[in-house]
Amino acid sequence: MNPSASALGTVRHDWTLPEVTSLLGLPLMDLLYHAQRVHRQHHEPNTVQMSTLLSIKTGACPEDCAYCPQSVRYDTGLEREELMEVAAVRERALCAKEAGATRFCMGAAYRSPKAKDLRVIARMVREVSALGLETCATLGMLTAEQARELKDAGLDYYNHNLDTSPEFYGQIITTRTYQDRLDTLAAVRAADLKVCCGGILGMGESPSDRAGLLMTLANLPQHPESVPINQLVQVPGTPLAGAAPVDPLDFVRTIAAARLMMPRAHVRLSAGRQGMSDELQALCFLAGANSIFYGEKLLTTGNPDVERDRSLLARLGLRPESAPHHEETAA
Ligand code: SAM
Ligand code: DTB
Ligand code: SF4
Repeated sequence: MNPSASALGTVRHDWTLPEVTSLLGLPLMDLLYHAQRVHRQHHEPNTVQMSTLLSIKTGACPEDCAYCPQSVRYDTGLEREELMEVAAVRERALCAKEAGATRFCMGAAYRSPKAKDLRVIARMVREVSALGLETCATLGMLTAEQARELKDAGLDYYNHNLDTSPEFYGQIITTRTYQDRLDTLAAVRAADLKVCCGGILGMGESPSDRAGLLMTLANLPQHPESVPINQLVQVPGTPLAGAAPVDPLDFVRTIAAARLMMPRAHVRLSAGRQGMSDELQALCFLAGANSIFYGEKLLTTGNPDVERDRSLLARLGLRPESAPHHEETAA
C-alpha cells in the first residue's frame, strides 16, 4: 500500500504492518519531506526538548535484557551503587537545570521497585519537581498503586520502553514478557501520568521488527507523549556487544516514521548520539526528532558533553524548548 500524502500525520491507532513497512521504504527524500511537513503542523519548528538522565540505583539488576550493562548476569565491570540519597539527587537535578535541561529523568536498575525504595523515590520526585523541573522516572514494572504513588508525589512522565517488536522481544529478554510491559504502560496511564515509551535499534532486529515496534507504539490506546528511539550502545560483556550496527539512514527512516505515525509526540533522538556525526543528528532532526538526552552521561554510558551539544544546536539554529509552566517552590 502507498500511504496517501494527505492522510499522513493524522492521529490513528489502526496501523497495519504493510502500511508501516511501505512508510519506512519510501524514497528517503519523500519520507523526510512528509516528516518535516507533519512536524511543522504539530510542533514549533527549530526547538528541541532537553532531558537529563541520572542513574539513582545502578547495576545488579536481576533481569536479562541482552543490551544492558546493568544486568547482574553479564560481566561488564560496572560498579553497582545503592539507591542514592535524596539530597544528592536534588543537587544533580539543580546542576541539570542550570545547564539548561527542562526535564530530569531518574533511572533505577530494578525489575520493579520495592515499597520502601518507592517511598524514597517519591521524595526525590517532590524535591526535583520543586526545583521547577519536569520529572520522569524509569524504575521497571509498576503496579497501578505504585504509579498513583508517583503521580501523587508530582511525577510528570514515566519511561517504560517496549524495546522492539513482540516477535523479536523473546530473543532480547526472557525474564519478563511483552504483556508485562503493556500492563505497566496501562497502569501508568491509569494514574494519569504521561508516557515515555520507545525502543532500541541495532539489536539484530529485521526491518519488519522495526515496523512492528512502531506499529505497537502507535496502536496503543493513546500515543506516548514521548517516544525515545535509541541506537544500541554496545557494552563489552553484554550479549549484544558485536551486533551488526544499524544503517544510519535506516535509523533516520525510523525516526521519520515515528514522527508521521505519532504526530503529536516528542520523538527523542536518544542513546547512541555519542557515535553520531553532527550531520547524522541533523538528518534525525529533519526527520522530526525534537528531543534529546542532554548531559555527558546517559545512565551508565557516555553521551555528548554539554559543550558539543550547545555547539551542535547553534550550528543548526535549534533552540532549547522552554519548560511548560510549572509551579516553582524553590531555587
Ligand atoms: N530497569 C528499568 C527498565 O528496564 O525498565 C529502567 C532502566 S532501563 C536501563 C531503561 C531503558 O534503557 C531500557 O528499556 C532500554 O530501552 C534502554 N537501554 C538500556 N541499555 C541500553 C543500551 N545499551 N543501549 C541503548 N538503550 C539501552
Ligand atoms: C531511554 O529510552 N533511553 C535511556 C532512558 N530511556 C532511560 C536510557 C539509555 C541507556 C543507555 C545505556 C546506559 O547508559 O546504561
Ligand atoms: Fe535491568 Fe532495566 Fe537493564 Fe533490563 S534494562 S537489565 S530491567 S536495568
